[in-house]
Amino acid sequence: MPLTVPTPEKHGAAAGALQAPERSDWTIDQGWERYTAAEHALWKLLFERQCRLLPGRACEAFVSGMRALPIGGDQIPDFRRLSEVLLRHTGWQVVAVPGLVPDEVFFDHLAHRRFPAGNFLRTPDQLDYISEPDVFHDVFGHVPMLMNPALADYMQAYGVGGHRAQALGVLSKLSRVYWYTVEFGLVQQADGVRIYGSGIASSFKESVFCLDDPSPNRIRFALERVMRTRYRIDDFQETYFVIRDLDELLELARIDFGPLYERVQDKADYEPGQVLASDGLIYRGTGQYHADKRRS
Ligand code: HBI
Ligand code: FE
Repeated sequence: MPLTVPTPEKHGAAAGALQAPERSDWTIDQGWERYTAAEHALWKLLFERQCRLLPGRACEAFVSGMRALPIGGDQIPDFRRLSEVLLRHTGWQVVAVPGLVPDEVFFDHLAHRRFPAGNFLRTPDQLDYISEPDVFHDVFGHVPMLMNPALADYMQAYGVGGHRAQALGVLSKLSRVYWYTVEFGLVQQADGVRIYGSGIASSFKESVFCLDDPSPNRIRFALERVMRTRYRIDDFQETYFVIRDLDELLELARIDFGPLYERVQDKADYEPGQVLASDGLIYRGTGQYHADKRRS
């Protein structure tokens, strides 16, 4: 693979193919001082738009985490200030990376309670969709939940488990668990089903789709079931898995996945929209949204 040295003065455009890191852990300076007025303004737009959607949709932990952090609406947050607060609450830090980093580097950060966040911001023509995690997805989507002790421990366990899954050749199975919890998870709250997954919390359209649209399935989270379920990376999910409460993540963090990998290894995968007789079905989706897309 041809390797080029990243240009540190650039936000945004620098994200793309993996580039040779200056530091072996792939961290870079956030370069907060280099954000332009236009980038801060775009952050403000994204932030305010999303904040209007989240009351009644995001879970309580997300909202209280957000409130306690120095994530103002006006400017892109400074990772050093986020880390000060996070460290006090759950022992986590936010470190800057130029975009997606190799799996083992990602796991190593999580295993040490460091969350690697992209320092670049999407451009105005990518308001609703970007393929790489930018500072809005990573900070707005992930950091509030890292204030929650259960999710904080779960994320660390994922980092530790990631190394192990890689060694066992079962990373795709573990990635699904991460995807359907940390990124696209829903949680049962006394007053209804709520969002805790970062991929939805940071998405203008999917934060509505996942809860209000008749199309997707909402199914009770079950570990083996999720390990076998493929997911969509380029569109809304066809199924969302709902945990009982955030403490269920702590239970997951303590389970030895080893025997599960063995059981699941030779079994067939499930399609993203498939519903099984054994599912704890909360809501059976019409599947309309994805059916329409497949037809066109
Ligand atoms: N790198 N910066 C960053 N952010 C991620 O979410 C990320 C990554 N590298 C690998 C990765 N995620 C996933 O593919 C792993 O969870 C398997
Ligand atoms: Fe993410």
